[in-house]
Amino acid sequence: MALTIQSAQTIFSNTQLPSPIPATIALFDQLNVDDQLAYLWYAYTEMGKTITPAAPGVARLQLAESLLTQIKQMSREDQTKVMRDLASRADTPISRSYGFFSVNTKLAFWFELGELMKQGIITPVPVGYQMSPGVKFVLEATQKLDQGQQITVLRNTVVDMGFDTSDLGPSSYPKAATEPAFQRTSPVISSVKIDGITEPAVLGYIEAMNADKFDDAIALFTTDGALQPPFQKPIIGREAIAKYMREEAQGLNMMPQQGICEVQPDGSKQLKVTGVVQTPWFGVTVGMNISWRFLINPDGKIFFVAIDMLASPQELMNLRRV
Ligand code: EQ3
Repeated sequence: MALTIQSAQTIFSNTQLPSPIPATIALFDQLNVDDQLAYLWYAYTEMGKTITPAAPGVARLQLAESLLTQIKQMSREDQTKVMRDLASRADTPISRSYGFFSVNTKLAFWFELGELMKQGIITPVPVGYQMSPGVKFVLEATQKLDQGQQITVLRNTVVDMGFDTSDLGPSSYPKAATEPAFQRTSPVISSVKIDGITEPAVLGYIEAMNADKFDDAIALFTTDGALQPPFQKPIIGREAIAKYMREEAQGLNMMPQQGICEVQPDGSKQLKVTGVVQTPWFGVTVGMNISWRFLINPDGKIFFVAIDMLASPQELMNLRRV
């Protein structure tokens, strides 16, 4: 039987627990715009007591510089309006430019705005703002998450801001020819060992990703292969996966711990691997518990891999189908 992405998506699905991340984001989405901005401010500053993101490099900030300069020169009211427009995904020139930014440039833009807010150059929360019960409720829900889940909530809310430019074609806004590189925060883990896994495509994938050798990782996929990032639809085809990896997978440290491999009657293999991933934004201070669910075709190529955020550390051990 031919492998399909639809059926691949369901492998090991009965070993997965529902993640609290979408539920927290759904609560956030119900807040009004001022409450959303305030929530992000309080969540970020509260988190900052234990972990802070690494400053984005100069090259990355340059991509956001023209917007940041415009905002710095505005009145306090206009600065607040820009932030409201971004949060409400309004169709304004700034919100459009932001919508064309890559994920990491969006994060760098807000990192810099946050620094300017701390210095009082940009107004932190709307003047006279009083924390509403709704904000308190979402903050309490966020506090119950582990740090890896908290930074995922923050990241995903920032990524969703700005005007949705997906239907607008290529950007007229200047973009870097290549995404600026992240400095690796810890030594590259070169020889990959995963308890229970000997599959060369899986070991090769992790080894290549840990060295940002995306072409090597892509060569392990079938031409119609797919990669499904957490909470997203599958990205299909080598070219699309390569573009995604160059933009979003740089500098990640992947530390798979254990896995399970099941050979199917047609010779394909289904593998589930669990472990910890670190993002260059937070380095070794935050570990995200994740799983990879691989479908390897009978020729040993990756037909599908889904990356899922785990609900809890207990799920790291949750490999067997029941
Ligand atoms: C200024 C302030 C605070 C207030 C204002 O009102 C509003 C906002 C938005 C503010 C600013 C907020 C800021 C600066 C937030 C910054 C958040 C950051 C830097 C979050 C970074 C999170 C990174 C994460 C969660 C990365 C996760 C990566 C994963 C799970 C990668 C997985 C992958 C694997 C393992 C693969 O094998 C394939 C590729 C893939 C990438 C999917």
